[in-house]
Amino acid sequence: MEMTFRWYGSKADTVTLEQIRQIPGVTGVITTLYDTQPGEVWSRERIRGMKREVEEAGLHIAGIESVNVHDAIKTGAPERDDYIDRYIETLENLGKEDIHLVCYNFMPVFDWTRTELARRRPDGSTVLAYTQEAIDAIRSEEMFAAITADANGSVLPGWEPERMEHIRELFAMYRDIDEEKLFENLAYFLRRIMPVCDEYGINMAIHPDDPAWSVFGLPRIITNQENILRMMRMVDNPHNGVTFCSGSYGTNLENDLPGMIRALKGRIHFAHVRNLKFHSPTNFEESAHLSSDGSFDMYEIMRALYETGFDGPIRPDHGRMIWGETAMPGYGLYDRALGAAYLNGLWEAIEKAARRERGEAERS
Ligand SMILES: [Mn+2]
Repeated sequence: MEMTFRWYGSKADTVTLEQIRQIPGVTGVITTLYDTQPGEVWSRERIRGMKREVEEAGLHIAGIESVNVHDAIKTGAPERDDYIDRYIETLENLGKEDIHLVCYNFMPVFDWTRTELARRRPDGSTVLAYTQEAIDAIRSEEMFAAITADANGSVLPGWEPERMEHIRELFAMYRDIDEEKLFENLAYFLRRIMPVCDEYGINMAIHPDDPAWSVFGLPRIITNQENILRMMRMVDNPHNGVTFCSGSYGTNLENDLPGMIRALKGRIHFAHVRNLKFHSPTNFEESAHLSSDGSFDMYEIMRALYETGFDGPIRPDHGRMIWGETAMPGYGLYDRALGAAYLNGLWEAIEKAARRERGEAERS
């Protein structure tokens, strides 16, 4: 695996490349052209500029998160082919610039959903949190105001104001879309983009829906092992793979995270590893990465990645806000850097123990 760090670009991120470069073991960034809209073609010049900036800081681009998919594609609207053509053009340009990993999601209307962006924990840190009760009590139109009021002035990925101005229209677009239809539209999109992925060796890594169930009556399909295996069977190509996000699949306590990693062996192209602390199955908050701070066994998650031969980029995910930092919720420097160091420590221990075991087996 390669340890990486998400970076939104020098205009949008409070964290600098110089800071990322100093986190032990982090060699790559996962980045995006944050000011582009879904459906906009990424030019080679802009991709090259982004690459140059990262490389001049002593890092490299390990992948893109995300190239967003336009709602016309997700809903199967008549103009979807035009938007898929543009998506293919962006993929081609990324491939020509030697970028081979693209994370994306297929979530209707809302990207990840949290009901609190700064829940205070006993140690004084603040974290993103979710309760189903809060979602059930709010109308979907009010969700945007609730989320942005709390965002430290940053624009959250998936919650861009331009998008949310049209929230009623967006809901109307999805009125007739159920899970089956969404699956069909995803398969259509994947079938059309696979040839360019084959040509340029681009791994597509779908990000799970977060939380991993339906919100506001919208269909959600990338939620569990059964559905993700179905999606891979529908378009059976090694470039059609997944982003294994422990914090997203983990929102549903019925998802056995290490078991899923083993079931998806070979098709996990990218990993987001973070921990959640549950107070009830529908009330959780994002904790520190450490196993004992949350509800997941992070050792078992990392061991499953190691034992299935995972060799893609991995990144710490949302961190707590600590030490007085002001940043985009979930995307400060300090706690994610602690997360990266911790995950690197787990990996080193797992790797050395496995090597020792193999060595002993050879000697005996
Ligand atoms: Mn994630």
